[in-house]
Amino acid sequence: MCFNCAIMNADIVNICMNFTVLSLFPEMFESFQRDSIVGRAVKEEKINFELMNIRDFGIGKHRQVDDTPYGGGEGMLMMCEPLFTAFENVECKTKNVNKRRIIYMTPQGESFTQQKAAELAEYDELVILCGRYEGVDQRVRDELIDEEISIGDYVLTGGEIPAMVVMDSVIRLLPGVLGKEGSHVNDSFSEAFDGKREHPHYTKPADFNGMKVPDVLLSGNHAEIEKWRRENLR
Ligand code: 21W
Repeated sequence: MCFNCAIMNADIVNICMNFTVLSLFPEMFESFQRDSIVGRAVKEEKINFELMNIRDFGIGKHRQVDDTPYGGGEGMLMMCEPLFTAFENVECKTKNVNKRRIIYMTPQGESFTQQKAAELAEYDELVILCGRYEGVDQRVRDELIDEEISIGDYVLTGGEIPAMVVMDSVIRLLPGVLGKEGSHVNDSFSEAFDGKREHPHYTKPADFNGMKVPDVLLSGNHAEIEKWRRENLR
């Protein structure tokens, strides 16, 4: 096959990224999976979700998943056995370990950035472990996890919302996921916009209870509009 044909074929092949989430609260991901842009990406088979309930791998008739820390101290830790068993049951979509990343969401992880989202978008498969309680037994981190991620310096109750933050930012970078909503949305992170600066945005009506849209935006003069937008970055 010639080089150009290879590129053209790559464009029409539907590349599907797989997300496996291990959590004690998998229901939290249901509307995330179902609704809006992420929901459409699932329907169009651009992404696939596997939700695994760690409780299913709990020990004994109470399906125990947590216990007290050795050495004493506050709170509970997620135990090794349910997590090692859960990971044995992750159906890996790819045999190539270089195309898969196993992530643990924890406040001790490295702070998440747009740069990290772009890196993760290159994998075929992300497996994301959501911590609860005070976190997981260190042996899980040592043996099963490739990378630990935090979403910032504030305290939450668990890793589920952080996992959604990471997946959301990765999913919108996948080819064909953003339609007209935001083929240009990357602009807001381009260097020209200094990371996050944007001009003000307005939609109809042009006059809402006396609050008017700037005349230049109604003028149809695209050069003037561009100039106004450059001068009004905030
Ligand atoms: C919060 C777990 C605090 C543990 C020593 C003993 C995942 C998160 C989380 C949580 C602690 C992320 C302490 C930003 C977050 C998460 C639950 C530690 C104090 N120190 N990104 N006990 N913020 N949070 N508790 O909270 O699982 S990614």
